[in-house]
This record gives sequence, structure tokens and C-alpha cells, in this order.
Amino acid sequence: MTKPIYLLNGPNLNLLGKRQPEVYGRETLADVQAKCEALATELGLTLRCLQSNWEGQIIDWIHQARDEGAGIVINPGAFTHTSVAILDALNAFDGPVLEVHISNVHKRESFRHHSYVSLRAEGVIAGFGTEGYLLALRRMKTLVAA
Ligand code: CA2
Repeated sequence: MTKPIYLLNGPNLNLLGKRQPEVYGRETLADVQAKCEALATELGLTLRCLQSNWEGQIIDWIHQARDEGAGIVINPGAFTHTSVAILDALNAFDGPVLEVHISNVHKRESFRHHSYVSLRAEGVIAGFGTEGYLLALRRMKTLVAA
């Protein structure tokens, strides 16, 4: 049995599709996760889709992925710009890490321009809407096969 890819979403992303559609689109997190599951099946990957508003919970899942995960696709939400603790947890994970942002963070406020997670991520996708998760999964397929 191959190990799953952890698809981690951080704070407020449970509100996807429910507020600020002009920034984050109209799909709910459940819609996005269902599309990711369908693509993962097509690619021969298994997924573990998880979302939390709690930094410690995200860190615990990254630790779990050290034993149980083949790779991590993460949208850390606002923790992207603040969390050395999530960076430290990712640095303790040996597999590939891809960072996804639905919006183009570089077109937004300057405090969104810096990412701690980017110091660890093999790649970053920003501004492709929720399609960014699908693009990250395609890239993850290549990385875990290498
Ligand atoms: O663009 C992204 O994916 C972000 O990671 C989203 C974070 C933001 O803090 C980052 O700078 C960029 C915010 C997620 C909030 O999600 C919501 C979704 C719908 C309605 C309200 C918030």
C-alpha cells in the first residue's frame, strides 16, 4: 500500500465558497477536496485531506506525515506569513513539500509577500485559484515517482 499525500489546509479555508468569492472563488473546500480526490485516483495517488484553524493541529499532522505520508501539499493560510513552528515541522519531514495559495499573494498586501513555508517547499503555486491544488498534485506525482 503506497503512502498518502497529505493535503493540508490552514485557518479560515473551511470558509471557501462561503465568503469573499472575488478573492477565493465559489468552490467550497469540500468541492476542492473532491476534485483533488478524483485527480489523485487518476494519477494513482492516495490523498489524506485535512483542514484546521489550529496551528498545533497542523504541526501534529505534519509530524504524522513523517511516518505515514509520501509528500505534503499545504496551503497554510495566514500561518504562511507568521509560523516558524510550521516551517520547523516541515523541515523535519523528509518527502517533497509543495505550497499552494489560491490568491496571488504577491499582488496583495506586503505582509503576504513573505512566506516561511517557501524556505522549505520544493515549489510554490499562487494565483491560480483552486486549480492550484490540482497543479500541485500533478507536480507531486512527478516528485514522488523520482
Ligand atoms: O491565497 C491563499 O490561499 C492564502 O493562503 C489564503 C489565506 C491568506 O491569509 C493568505 O495570505 C493567502 C486566507 C484564507 C482565508 O480563506 C477564506 C476563504 C473564504 C472566505 C474567507 C476566508
